[in-house]
Amino acid sequence: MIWSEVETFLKEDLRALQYSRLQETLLRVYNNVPFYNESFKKLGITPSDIKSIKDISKLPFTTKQDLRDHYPFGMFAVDQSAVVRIHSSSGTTGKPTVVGYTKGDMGVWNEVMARVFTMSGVNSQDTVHNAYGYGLFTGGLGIHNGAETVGATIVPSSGGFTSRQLLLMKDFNATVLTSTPSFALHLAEVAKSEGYDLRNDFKLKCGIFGAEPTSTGLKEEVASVWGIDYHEIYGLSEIIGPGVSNSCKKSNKLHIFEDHFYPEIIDPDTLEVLPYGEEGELVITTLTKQALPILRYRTGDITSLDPTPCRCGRTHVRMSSIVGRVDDMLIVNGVNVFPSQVEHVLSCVDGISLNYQIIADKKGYLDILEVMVEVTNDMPMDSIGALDRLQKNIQNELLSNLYIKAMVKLVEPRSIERSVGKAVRVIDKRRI
Ligand code: DLL
Repeated sequence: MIWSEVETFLKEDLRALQYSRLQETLLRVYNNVPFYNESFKKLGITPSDIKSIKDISKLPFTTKQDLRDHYPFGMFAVDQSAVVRIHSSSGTTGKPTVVGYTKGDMGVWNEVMARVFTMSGVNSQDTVHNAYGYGLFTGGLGIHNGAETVGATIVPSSGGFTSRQLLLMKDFNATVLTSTPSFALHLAEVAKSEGYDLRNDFKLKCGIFGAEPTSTGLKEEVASVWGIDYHEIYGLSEIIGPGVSNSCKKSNKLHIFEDHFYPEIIDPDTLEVLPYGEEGELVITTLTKQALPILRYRTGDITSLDPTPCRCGRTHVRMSSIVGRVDDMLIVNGVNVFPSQVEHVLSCVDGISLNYQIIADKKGYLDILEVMVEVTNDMPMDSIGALDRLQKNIQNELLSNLYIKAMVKLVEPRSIERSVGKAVRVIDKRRI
């Protein structure tokens, strides 16, 4: 089943719809967002210079840094009274990236998430066990509203508490699991160790997994260990949250909901738009967002676009799974972390220097993060109590500022190897 007729529109009808929506968006940002008004003036253009959807390449880019520079609400195009929801992700200098939604935006989000569920074969007969985190992260509530929109029964279990999650999945007869892929495997591992029979004790038929880069091997493992259909979902808070694209039953590429999100692929160095099929950075323009309309957002995610018809009948362009990022952003159990954020937190703590290394690895199927940092010369390495307090203090600061659980290892001054060129700040031992 296909949720909305627009998913099967002929390309020319889709382009016409996109263009009229783009024009509305341009007027909205030009008139209401000083940042865009100034960017247009710098480029010597006005909304009327954009005469077709292809002219989108004349528009300025938007980056995460622009959102941070206008923290918290400087990029919003509506008055606070029209905003009904705020989400955010942690930010580089302690300040988070803030996104907002009007009632209309919530409607769009519910609509695209309903398409995701329908595309994955989920309907009112299903029970969705939602293990994406609830709160400021868009995963939990975004998935939640979509499941309700298609009339499924939603179990808002959020993250953590693995044993209890398994009990609820079994007793409530969950047919759909929504979580990060690594958490789905972790659940399977714990279920086996607790003596569950994965195929017979659970009624799962499919899962909708995303929020972190995942290898084909890991996806196959999730599908086979649970005996379910694997659907991949992609999204980012700045654009809407989960629900920018999703894979259907006929292809492992992800249909982008093009009537709401206009995708381009650019060369991240030259910023030139690349043709269909070529790999580069995904750039998205929102076509219907009201609170936070965004032009040409540089996602940092590397993929390619496939416009060929899909056997499922949907005409919207498909993106390949994300193959990497153009920046140094790490995703740890679904939480985005930039090394500069860790550095900022460390810089606020006394007794340590800024010689540090971040080591990402896997324990079982979950990500683990270790932050190794040198203490200052005046720190007595033989005072176990003092070192212990310092270590716990840093761990707490990382948790409360960046929402990451990290193991902090304090080491002697000058013990972290120095490199001749750029400091090696991140060692990522996870395979993807
Ligand atoms: O991760 C939204 C989301 C929630 C997507 C639940 C899917 C499921 P952010 O926290 O803003 O939003 O992180 C966005 O996560 O730019 C990608 O780098 C990464 N990401 C999201 N989905 C995928 C995926 C949510 N399927 C960032 N594969 C994005 C690889 C993904 N990376």
